[in-house]
Amino acid sequence: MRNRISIPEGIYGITGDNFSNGKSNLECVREMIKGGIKIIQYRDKNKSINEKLKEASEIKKLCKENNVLFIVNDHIDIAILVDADGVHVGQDDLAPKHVRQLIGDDKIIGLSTHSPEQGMKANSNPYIDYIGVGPIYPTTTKDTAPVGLKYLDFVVKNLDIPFTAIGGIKSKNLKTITEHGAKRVCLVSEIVGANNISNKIKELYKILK
Ligand code: TZP
Ligand code: MG
Repeated sequence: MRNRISIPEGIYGITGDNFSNGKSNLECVREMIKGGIKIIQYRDKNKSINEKLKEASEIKKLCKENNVLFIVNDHIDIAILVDADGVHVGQDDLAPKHVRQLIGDDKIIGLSTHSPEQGMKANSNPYIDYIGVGPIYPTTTKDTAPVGLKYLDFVVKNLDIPFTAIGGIKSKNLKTITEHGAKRVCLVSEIVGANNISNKIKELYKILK
């Protein structure tokens, strides 16, 4: 049987140029890498698929040069075309089993989960490497109702699949998230919306350690 590929602990970076005050996704990723982030997800809900492909391929190159893992959200086709390290899918996307058929055993698959039922199902699914757990707090970055710290506590207590906590996480509540047991965290608007992204990340890492 295939062993799960582990993803780095710490901050998991995600693009979001609708919150970045005019900075491009590429510029944001450059600063995220400068701040010390070791895994980046390309996520864009607005551009055309060909624009996304171009941007993903530029970001992949930058990640590769800096030894940073590169994950594509939603688009398995783009992930394959740019030879990304993995794909992140949601509950309504192609099932992980079929994503795995397309991308092979050596790539990472992440799945968003929003409830104990979804978490338990993912935990016993051999095709998935890690799960997203959230939104913990209210967020304007994704149109899903917050699940609260209760679901995070459930995951920490009951599941052994690696996970990233996500949704409404900011400098001010990051400590709470880590105290509840999360070793990997995603902050989208808090990072890409910062005036100085790499300084923001350094500040976040101080809270994490
Ligand atoms: N999945 C669950 S919440 C979320 C995603 C992609 C968005 C998180 O964004 P923010 O700005 O950190 O709340
Ligand atoms: Mg998705």
